[in-house]
Amino acid sequence: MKLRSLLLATTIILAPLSANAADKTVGFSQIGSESGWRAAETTVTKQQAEARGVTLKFADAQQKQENQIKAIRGFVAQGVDAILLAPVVATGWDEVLEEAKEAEIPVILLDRTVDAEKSLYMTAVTSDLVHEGEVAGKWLKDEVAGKDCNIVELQGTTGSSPAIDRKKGFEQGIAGADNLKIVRSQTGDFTRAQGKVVMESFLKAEGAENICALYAHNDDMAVGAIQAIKEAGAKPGTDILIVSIDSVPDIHLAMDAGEANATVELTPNMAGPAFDALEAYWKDGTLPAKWVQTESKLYTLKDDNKAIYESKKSLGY
Ligand code: GZL
Repeated sequence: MKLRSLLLATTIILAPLSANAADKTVGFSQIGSESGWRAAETTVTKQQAEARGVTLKFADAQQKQENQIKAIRGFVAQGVDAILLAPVVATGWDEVLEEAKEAEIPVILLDRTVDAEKSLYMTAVTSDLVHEGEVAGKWLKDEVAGKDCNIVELQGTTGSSPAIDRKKGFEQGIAGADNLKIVRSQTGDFTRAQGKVVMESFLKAEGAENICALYAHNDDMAVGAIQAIKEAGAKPGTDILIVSIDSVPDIHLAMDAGEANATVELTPNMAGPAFDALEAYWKDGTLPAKWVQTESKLYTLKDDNKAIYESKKSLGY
């Protein structure tokens, strides 16, 4: 075969690949590493990019919106092919998302949403955050079965869509149950350290004997709170019931020890559906729906939490 026709054949074979992710560069503005779940999301995103031959430019914002905005501007200046954004808070994105749109760079939101025109992003890959809170609330309502129960609540990062929606959902879940009352509610910023500090203040203010349950917007704050409950001489999981969200390995370890009671699973693989949407778009311009919803599953003491812990440990947490 002549060299020219060989080159042509080679080019033709390679050409369809360029429609996929194999020669693309994607910028990822990640919030930080405030929780075990977030660290797993970062690991899985890097694995997904590598598996698809995508060059990933990673920017850790240390939980600061201004750093995310700077990172997005940097990605636009570099002319990346797409941007993944896990938005730390829900507001303040319009201007920078407009700039990405001007540059015709698609933006996909991961695990949190923004209060902005839907035309400013290609899609959002998230769980149903309200539903997660509702599942947690309904579980607690069934668990206490009519007994009076003072609840303390550790909220996620103030102004973030999970903090807003998980609070709303939990209140929907316990609606109509006059025996259930949220007596304290404060942000623990999704971290173990803050979860412990704020739980200590709840225990001091209310007295452990007057707290029946903790609802934490993520497992990491619940794990911090478990430490505070133990140091106060109470038994987490029995004196104070504990329900949270994420299903990270350590909450299953706590559940296996009877020190936590329920968690609602959040997959750390938001990037898989995001890259699928981008590959379809790059191939033939197909656009995804504006919301790609991930599943939420409730785990309780009825599950084999030791086995779940072992299996999750290998998933990038
Ligand atoms: C929820 C996600 C939350 C996790 C936390 O979609 O944004 O952020 O539940 C993380 O663990 O900090």
